[in-house]
Amino acid sequence: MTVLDPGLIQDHNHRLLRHVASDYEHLGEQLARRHIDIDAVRQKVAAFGVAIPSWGVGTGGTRFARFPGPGEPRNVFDKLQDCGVIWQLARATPGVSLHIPWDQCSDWPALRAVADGYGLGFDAINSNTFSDQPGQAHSYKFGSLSHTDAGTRAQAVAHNIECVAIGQRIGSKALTVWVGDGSNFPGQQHLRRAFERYLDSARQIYAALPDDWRMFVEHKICEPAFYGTVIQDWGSSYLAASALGPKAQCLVDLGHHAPNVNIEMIVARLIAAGKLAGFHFNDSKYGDDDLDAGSIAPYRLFLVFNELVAAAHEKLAFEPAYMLDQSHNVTDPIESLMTSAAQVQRSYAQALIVERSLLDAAQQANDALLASQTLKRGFETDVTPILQRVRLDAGGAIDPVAVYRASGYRQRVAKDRPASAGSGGGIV
Ligand code: PSV
Ligand code: MN
Repeated sequence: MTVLDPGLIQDHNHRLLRHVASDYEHLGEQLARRHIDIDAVRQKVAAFGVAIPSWGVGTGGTRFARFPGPGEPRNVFDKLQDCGVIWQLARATPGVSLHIPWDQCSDWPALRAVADGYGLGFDAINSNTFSDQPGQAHSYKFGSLSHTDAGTRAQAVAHNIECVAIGQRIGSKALTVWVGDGSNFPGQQHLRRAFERYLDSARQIYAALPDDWRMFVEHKICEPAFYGTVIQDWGSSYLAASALGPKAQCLVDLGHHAPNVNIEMIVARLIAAGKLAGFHFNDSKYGDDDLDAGSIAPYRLFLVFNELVAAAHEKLAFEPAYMLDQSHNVTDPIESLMTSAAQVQRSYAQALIVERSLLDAAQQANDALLASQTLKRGFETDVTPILQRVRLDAGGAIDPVAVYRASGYRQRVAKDRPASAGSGGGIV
């Protein structure tokens, strides 16, 4: 079942077919000179997928305000439909990552059937113990898994275990745990004990994981706690994941580090340790800005992919989960998500065309300039024709945003989906 008329996609593609064919051929020649087979690269890119966060299809906001867009999804079924559009046009996002209770649903089998209909599956499921829900017995104002109060910790553990049960019903294979726990004042919290309490709670969640599940521990340097968070960096995340066991790994959200932190270095270390869970892609200039992936620092994104491709090239065993995690405050979320998914694919393709043996030789010979040039040649190559061909071959749009705009989808759904309130602040 497709949301948009496939005929519209075909009409648009038809106008661009000739250009894509000649651009692809030209790029193929360039790559052949570097002894790279463009079709082999295309097949790898075609097999790559990055999941959509269900919350990403709604308009985001900041702590100051949220300016809703027209036709925002009203519930998880609407969100799935928007994900169906993204998948149909851009062909890069076969999975959806749910967030509980934001995506609470009274009929999980029905939701799964709808997702199946769009050709979508469910990626990692996310728990939420960073905000209070109506009727909840204990507040998370002062933490959840690491709270000083045992009852609050037990409630947070139970919520995570419930998320696993939901995930099992929809076919997820991982639980992502991000907690807002931390403190706003030096001295507010006993730093060591808070981490120990977190571990104690996390162990109970870990014990409830099915055999074929993984637990993704997501770190974040600050926010909502602005003095210190309990899982503040990859060091704490690694300590936690190591203490928990092999099914626990560290999830890297690109926005969750101090400015200038070398994220690709973290990725390299986690791969080597067998602890890389996967990614939440977004971009930032100052902090957890949640801007569109690759909109600020595309070279950094490429360098992350360079580590992944190098590790795959060296046949290291790892299986990262790829997901976007962005807040779309001023764009149509569908347009941003399609563009970001293509940007992530682009970084992957650029990393795939790095001449690995040349790079290895330059590194071995300590030829810094040649090594840097070799690496950069991948980044500087315009791989657009590969991405266009991948979409075209899969029945998607050569130019997804143009087709989306021409489809009038947003205007159509705006008629059924009433405008949501805009005044209150809120990160998502
Ligand atoms: C926290 O900032 C985070 O990155 C976590 O992944 C949350 O689940 C998500 O954002 C919610 O907005
Ligand atoms: Mn995240």
